[in-house]
Amino acid sequence: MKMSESTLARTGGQLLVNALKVHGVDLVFGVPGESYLDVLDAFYDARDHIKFVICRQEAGAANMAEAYGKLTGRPGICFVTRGPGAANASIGIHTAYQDSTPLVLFIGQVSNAFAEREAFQEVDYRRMYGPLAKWVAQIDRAERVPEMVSHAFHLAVSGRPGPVVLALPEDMQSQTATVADAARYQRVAAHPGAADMQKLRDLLERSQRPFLMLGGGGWSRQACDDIRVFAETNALPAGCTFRCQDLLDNRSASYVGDIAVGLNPALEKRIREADLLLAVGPRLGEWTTINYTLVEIPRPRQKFVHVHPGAEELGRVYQGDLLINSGMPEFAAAARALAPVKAPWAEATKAARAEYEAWQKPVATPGALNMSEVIAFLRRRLPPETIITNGAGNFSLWVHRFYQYTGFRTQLGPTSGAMGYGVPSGIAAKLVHPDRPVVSFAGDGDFLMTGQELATAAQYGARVIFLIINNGMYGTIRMHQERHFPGRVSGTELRNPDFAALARAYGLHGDTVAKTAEFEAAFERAWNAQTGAVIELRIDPDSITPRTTLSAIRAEALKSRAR
Ligand SMILES: Cc1ncc(C[n+]2csc(CCOP(=O)(O)OP(=O)(O)O)c2C)c(N)n1
Ligand SMILES: [Mg+2]
Repeated sequence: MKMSESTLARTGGQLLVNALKVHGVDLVFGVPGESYLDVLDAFYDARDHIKFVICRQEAGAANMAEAYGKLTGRPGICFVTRGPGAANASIGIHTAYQDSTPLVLFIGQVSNAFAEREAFQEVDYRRMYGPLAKWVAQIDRAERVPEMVSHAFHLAVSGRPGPVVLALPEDMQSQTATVADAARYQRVAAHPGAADMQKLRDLLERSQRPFLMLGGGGWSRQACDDIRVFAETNALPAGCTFRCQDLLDNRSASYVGDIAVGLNPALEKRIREADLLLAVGPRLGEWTTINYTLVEIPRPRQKFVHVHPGAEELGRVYQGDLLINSGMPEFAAAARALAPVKAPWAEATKAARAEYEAWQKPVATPGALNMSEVIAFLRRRLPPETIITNGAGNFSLWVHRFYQYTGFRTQLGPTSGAMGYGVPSGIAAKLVHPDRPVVSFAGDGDFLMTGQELATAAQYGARVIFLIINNGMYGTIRMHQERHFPGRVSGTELRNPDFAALARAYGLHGDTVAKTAEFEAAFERAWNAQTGAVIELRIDPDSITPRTTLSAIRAEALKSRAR
């Protein structure tokens, strides 16, 4: 044994950074604080192994760590200071929880000497983060750093993946301990039993109109490939749930659309009329089930098979004919290995695919800039390895409906519906995959929640193309407002900065587009820019969804009031 680090006294800060190295961490995202100076100092020594990406606000840092977790399947790492830093980071932790993304958040904490006095920025993170994380703990003794960090990594990736929070009291960080490092963590996952797979095959064989629904976290490239082969060899029609559209290559003959807000009515009908619903991965939440109406609770009308990595999710809302607790890679490999069944539904799958293709055709919209045409152009123009990111708002409906995601992790979007995700996730994507194009979508409201991270993009040379869809309002909320309180606009108008000028102030290329025909040239300028780029797309505020207009919604609501 060479002069092992385990025989040297190390500070808690050094033990922590060494533990990150042991677990294969290469990038961490954070905003500094005086509450974790010893850790920052240990990062100095590890700078050849671990890059500390300095962010401008903790929401940006936490969202970047979340995107890292989604992209790699390894825990995204985020470092923030106590109180205010921890509060800012919470949005990314909530998204990691809802999206089942592995993440470990480290928070500097007041010294144990001052604990429970409400010392400067002191918060009890166990209580603050209790419902938002799989585990929240505080490492009070330096010698327990290897053990507790190892526990955090195991938990973040195992079962239903998710976030873990560890608080680091200042005195622990500077204490020394002589203790061995842990070994690298392993992912622990359940496998489907042979009897489960046989029953699944029997159900499929007896079915006339099966439907495969893919969603949730914990997938891998191999798992997506395996499930695609399973779907294609059995000619199954398959849909992806809200913002999980990249789990099946949208060009596959089996892909028939996404199951979310703006659901294709033809697809909805097929799901309702299915006699076997095979849900692999999704929790079947509110948006995927159209407010819990698409699939009956607690006993679905269809024969129902639910596969999920978390045992606690199975039978939580939906009872099933077959509930399988399994990791996604483990289930997908077993599904691929199943002997194919005769597929009397093959023609119906072709029809469903044709309905999806028709649904993707651009639509007429009010105003000079048609978002469906813009996305159709990008679908043709962007190479298949492109990563598309977005935050939350109606603007994302255009992307989800008219783009074709080409496979695993070509999409990063918050199923949590958190605004402000698109910019930081775009930056993280470019830092993880510098060789892949990244196009990030935001609404005007959405963009300004984390737009200051353009400085981070510039600082690290992350050449993302940011597209801001500007309708001068919190459009989604305005839409709901017109539906419920027609004509009474309240709390939803926005007066925006000149986004192209803002981009230039950050050192990025900036452009503004107000007509469909101008977009192509503007996009090529952005593509060729040596820096990242922002294109502001000024759309007609009336163009609120691909299906309807704001004025039509208002007129309809007024009419039904008059009735
Ligand atoms: C962090 C956060 N705050 C508030 C909301 C509620 N919300 C959902 S969509 C939306 C408006 C989004 O506005 P914008 O980004 O301009 O997109 P648009 O709907 O206009 O296309 C709001 C305020 C949210 N989802 N997330
Ligand atoms: Mg808007």
